Amino acid sequence: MRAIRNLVIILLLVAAVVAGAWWYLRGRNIAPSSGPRATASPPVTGQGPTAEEVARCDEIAAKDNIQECQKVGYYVWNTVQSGKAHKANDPAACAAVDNVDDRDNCYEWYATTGIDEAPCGSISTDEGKQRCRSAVLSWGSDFSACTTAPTAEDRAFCEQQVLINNRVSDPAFCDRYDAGVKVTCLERFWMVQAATKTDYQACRKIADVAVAQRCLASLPVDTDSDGLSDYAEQASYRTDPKMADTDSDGLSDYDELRVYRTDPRKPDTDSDGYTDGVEVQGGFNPRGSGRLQR
Ligand SMILES: [Ca+2]
Ligand SMILES: [Ca+2]
Ligand SMILES: [Ca+2]
Ligand SMILES: [Ca+2]
Repeated sequence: MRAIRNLVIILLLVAAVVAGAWWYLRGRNIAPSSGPRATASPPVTGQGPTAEEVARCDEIAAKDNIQECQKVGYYVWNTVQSGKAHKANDPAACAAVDNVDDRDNCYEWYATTGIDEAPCGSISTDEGKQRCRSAVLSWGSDFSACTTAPTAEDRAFCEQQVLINNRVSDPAFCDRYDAGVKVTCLERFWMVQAATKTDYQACRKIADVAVAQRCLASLPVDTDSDGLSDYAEQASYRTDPKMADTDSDGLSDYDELRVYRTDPRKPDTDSDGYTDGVEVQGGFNPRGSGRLQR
């Protein structure tokens, strides 16, 4: 009896997990990992389309398709149409997408993934066309091309994305540009480094004081300026966010954690009678015997 009861419990648990997973996957709104904004997604509903989704089918351009749309609802219909266009692997196929926003997204998707601004020309509004062209530039590798972006904000976004999308990790990337663009390139480079690694030192490499300040202000607060955010000090490292050198051994919390890998809360990490600061200054290994090796 006990074996049967256990089997029933296991079966019920398995059924519950499968049902839960099904509901989770069904309710998820999976956005594309790259390319333009996600197209309108169907809201999570029960069975079949809602009355509103059915009523909105009147908006689609190809009237012959209205009945088909009414069966699945407006959102699903448009998503299927976009899918067909992408399957055909031809930006011209986007013309078959009924909803104007989804159609514009379809063109932008082709433009950005192909790094070709030609499909942008088919977008319905001038603003949309310009935004699409900026997006294409941001996927290219020419930082200086971003100067043609329509607004300062678009330009800044484009420049930042060129660095991110090309995984630029060396400031020497900027050497290829003339003075003015080179300065902007370096500023953006250090700002991207600062933001992606929460690296306060990166902001301090920006020559323009005002830009450097803006860079620092965009990062989480670091009250003691030791290069570790207050949040990280409290949540992860248990160091003092108001003291750059929590254990007063002569090495900052940052240097202990990121450079020497010593204990920032223990002045003498290897308990040999010499503090971490004294060992590093003398060229000795603060984490054991021998000379200092980073
Ligand atoms: Ca700090
Ligand atoms: Ca600290
Ligand atoms: Ca210390
Ligand atoms: Ca020691």
